[in-house]
Amino acid sequence: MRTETPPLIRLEEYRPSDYLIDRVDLDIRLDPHATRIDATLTLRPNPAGVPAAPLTLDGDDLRLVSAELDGAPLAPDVYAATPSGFILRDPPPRPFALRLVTEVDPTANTKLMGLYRSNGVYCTQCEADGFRRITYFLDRPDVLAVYTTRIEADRTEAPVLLGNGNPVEAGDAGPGRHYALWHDPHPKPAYLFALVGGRLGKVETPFTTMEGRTVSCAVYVEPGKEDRAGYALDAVIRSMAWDETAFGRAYDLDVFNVVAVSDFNMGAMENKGLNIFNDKYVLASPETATDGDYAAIEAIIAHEYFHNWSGNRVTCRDWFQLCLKEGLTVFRDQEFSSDMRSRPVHRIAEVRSLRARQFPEDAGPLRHPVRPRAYAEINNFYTATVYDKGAEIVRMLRTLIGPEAFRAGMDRYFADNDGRAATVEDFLAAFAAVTGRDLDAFARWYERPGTPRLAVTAAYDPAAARYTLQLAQSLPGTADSDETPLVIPVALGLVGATGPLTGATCPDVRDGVYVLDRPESAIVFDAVAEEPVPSLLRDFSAPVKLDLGLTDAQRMLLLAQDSDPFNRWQAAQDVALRLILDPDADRTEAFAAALGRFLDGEALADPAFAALVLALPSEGEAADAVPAEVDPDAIHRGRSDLRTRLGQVLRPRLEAIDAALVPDAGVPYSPDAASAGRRSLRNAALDLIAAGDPRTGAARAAERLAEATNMTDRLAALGTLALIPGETREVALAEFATRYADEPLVLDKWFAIQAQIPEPGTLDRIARLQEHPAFTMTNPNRVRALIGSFAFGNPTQFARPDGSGFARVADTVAALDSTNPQVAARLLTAFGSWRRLEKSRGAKAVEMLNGIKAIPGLSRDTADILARTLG
Ligand code: 0A1
Ligand code: ZN
Repeated sequence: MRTETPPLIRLEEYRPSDYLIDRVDLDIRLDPHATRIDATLTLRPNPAGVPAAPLTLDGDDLRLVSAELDGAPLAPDVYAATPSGFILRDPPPRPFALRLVTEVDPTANTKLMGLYRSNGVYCTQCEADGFRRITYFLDRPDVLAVYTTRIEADRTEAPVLLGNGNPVEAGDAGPGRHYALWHDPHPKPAYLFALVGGRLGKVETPFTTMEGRTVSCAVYVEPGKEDRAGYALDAVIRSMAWDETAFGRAYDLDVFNVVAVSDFNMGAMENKGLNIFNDKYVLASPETATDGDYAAIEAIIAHEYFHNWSGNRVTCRDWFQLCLKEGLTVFRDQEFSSDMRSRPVHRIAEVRSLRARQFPEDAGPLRHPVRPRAYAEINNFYTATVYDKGAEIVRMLRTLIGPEAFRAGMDRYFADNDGRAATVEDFLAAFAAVTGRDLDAFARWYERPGTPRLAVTAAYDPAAARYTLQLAQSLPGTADSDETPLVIPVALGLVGATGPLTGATCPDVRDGVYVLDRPESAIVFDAVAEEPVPSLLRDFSAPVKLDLGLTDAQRMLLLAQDSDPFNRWQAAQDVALRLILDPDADRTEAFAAALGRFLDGEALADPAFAALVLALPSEGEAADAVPAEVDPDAIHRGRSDLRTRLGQVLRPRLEAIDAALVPDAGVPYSPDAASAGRRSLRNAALDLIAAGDPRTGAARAAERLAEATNMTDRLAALGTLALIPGETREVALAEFATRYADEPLVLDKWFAIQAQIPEPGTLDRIARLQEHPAFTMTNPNRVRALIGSFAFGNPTQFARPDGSGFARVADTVAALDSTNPQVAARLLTAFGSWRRLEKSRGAKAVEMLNGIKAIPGLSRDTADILARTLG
């Protein structure tokens, strides 16, 4: 049997539902193997739908126990029920109540969609289409209902019972049983439904909204881990306050609950009033979490909370509009994090992540528009393009219209669409309404896949004191950008030998931004007293690739003199990237000297920024800059040779940084941005010292491991040591495993570090680690830590010429596909770059992909990624 290409669902085929559901009354009796869901749906024909159409409800792996219409049992000949659907042939042409009882086995649910158990805790995941695994339903985001949920369970097994909305009552339900009743007054689509039942500890605190509502906020975790939930709770409170000030959005229920579970397919989920989280993004203590973990917890707590308005109060009409809630909410969480931390440092981190994940996606077989036009499996569209490029579009919109008009447009969007399922057009209409602008050309960003290129040439006429920049945009892989160009905000400035040029004038540049809305254009500056270096796309004002043939010397001038921190960092990255791809001894020396001057001047003034300047472009980013026939080994060599030389030349400075940033004894760990910045620079210095002199590096890293008082420093030292083969490394790894034997989330870091070691022995190491008692294929975090880190973070070993690296990942995909297709499919996306690899490696990748294709009964998730990857 061959896997068929799954059928496509198309945006242009959208039509409203024939029926609407106004109310949902659920009575759910939790049981490990036979949970009963008694659902009463209050339905009515949709005036916008087909009159008298049969009622077709979605189902997935369901068993119907009984069915009633308006209180009377349904005769067998008027309906049909299968595991995947329920059809009522002649529904009444008026409002009616359909009562359906289904039964599911949460313990057997390995897909982690619908109702399942994680470490014995009952929990749910319904986005995108998991509610249909609980009861038959119109499982589409444009069907909004008011839910009342009664949850009943064994008191010992599930003392805590949580639902959406507000708690109404709770009490006894017979011997050993109890119940809780929850009511959510806000109409919502089924994908936002959630329940939790289990033994859980909690931390809680009240928050009073600007409207005067007292909200009880709580974070629930595994009992005994309450002391690791405080940071997440604090982030909830800060998110609530920030959304009020930044966007005028207040919370709208009496309780806000966050629950951490250990088995979760994604990061977290914004269910109304009951956010469910991968515990990795909740639990934090200095001993178990790094600065990066704290920052991620803060960002994801904020992201899910912000969805309460951008996603829940205003939801999506259909899944093609996913970016409407995701791109916008990522933009909002990025703004929040920027306000909580250093804005320039955060912007650089955002762009690094965009380039690492979204640019390759946009350049490969899985590329798609931010608003896709067709999909086979929606769960495969929770992508970097929808999320991160989607956020960049919102950011560009703000740059184009300015912050005040942007805020007015957001207010208008929320006001016009509250309680509705909206589209991208509705979003843009709000901004068009408040600005009077036509945003049709701007809207092309949602439709065009691929990363645009912006080619720039410069000419200086000293006699006329005139400086001209010629700009040309193009979209690789498409022919039509000439006729319908994108609207690209280009933030820019000119930099002279001693700093930004202030006297230059150009009427087309407003507030430092030029708007390129034609295929080609010229920007003319007058009163330019000296030949400047252009600083373009400041703060990364558009998600494009810039072709600007600056010399290393010009770039180093930007590093030294530009007023835009992003472009200072970018300039150093550009020099480093060229040296990785095209090594050159003289230019390396000049670069090292420039970095040295930079470090002398300001490393200690802004350590977080300095650490980013020292972090060279990743091997993946370097590969992305190679047009074809990528050789990961050559890139790896280029990058490590550059690091070695920089480590040697900069050694005295790095030692000085190391000494200056020794943490004060007795000062307790704090995850704040300034302290984290000092740790990141000191650890970056150690890493570069080790690159220049591995013997000293290994000894120093081992010392650092011994004296570390927090996970950030400990893991950084282990990461440095992991790149230096030898006894010291192996001893350190073994000690780390012993120390954290009971800490699965910490062992994930240990798995990940080892999976990324760029050595031939790594495959055997992974085979051994798969046998480690802490490893299991049923937990997505474990799989991602070990196999995911290998596939996405070890380019030389994943793409080994003999194909053994690909085989390891392909085998995992094959093993996982029947139990957890979502995680399997996501892992498979690592093969997305095969076409750009050097030919023989590419051929090996295709061999593996064809091997997976031959597996009978492959899931739709995996079959979809496979079909698109093979193209
Ligand atoms: N809406 C969530 C992402 C999410 C999507 C699908 C899931 O199913 C497994 C889970 C979570 C977010 O943006 O955070
Ligand atoms: Zn989201």
